[in-house]
Amino acid sequence: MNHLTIIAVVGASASGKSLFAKTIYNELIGELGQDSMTIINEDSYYKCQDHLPFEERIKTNYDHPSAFEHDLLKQHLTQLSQGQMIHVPVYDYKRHTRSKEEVVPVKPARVVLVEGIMLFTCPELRKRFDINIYMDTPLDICLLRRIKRDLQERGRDFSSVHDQYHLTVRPMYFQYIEPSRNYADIVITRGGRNRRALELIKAKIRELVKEN
Ligand code: UZR
Ligand code: MG
Repeated sequence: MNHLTIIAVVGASASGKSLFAKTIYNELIGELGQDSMTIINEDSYYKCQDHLPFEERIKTNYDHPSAFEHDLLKQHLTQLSQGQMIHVPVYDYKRHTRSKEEVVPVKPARVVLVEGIMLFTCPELRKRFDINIYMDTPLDICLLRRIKRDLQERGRDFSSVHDQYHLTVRPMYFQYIEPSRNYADIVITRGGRNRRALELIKAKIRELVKEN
């Protein structure tokens, strides 16, 4: 098995990380084949909170490194690098905990795109990454997208998005996410649809996969 290349994509909530990773994946997978690439979302590794009642779960600071089970993510990256299949947990945003039965099987691939808000805060994870990307999208754009997404996809109402934004999302962005921009090798402006940036990363992935 060839060395696994891990490309990490970090940025504010709703900065376009998932879109950037998904676009690259969708545009390359047909050309390079199913075993070439895979995507892992840090969100899938939000800790299981089944032991807490719902009223407590909504008080958790989800914009903090401790909200994630980074140890499991590290273990999974190790397994992928050893050519093993992993079972990624599924997170339920409406219930604020892991969904009970579901896991998603993920096969090893030559290139792994891993995306999430707190990936660069963990030194042991940083050591594993080969290319660090930071999505530097203006916060007002992120906020607009976040309101739309959380209302449409994550079962929230405006007042809950509003309160969370003031309580954790914004302050934790300044405390943890923005400083982690310093770990980036590549900073991407204008969000997940930045065509030139997409093509540059796609070209790099093609090169890595074809090296095989
Ligand atoms: P992305 N999040 C929730 O709102 N509820 C949860 O149960 C788990 C996570 C939010 C989290 C963070 N914050 O800003 C966002 N809050 O998911 C990260 N508050 O996901 O990078 O896709 O926006
Ligand atoms: Mg996302």
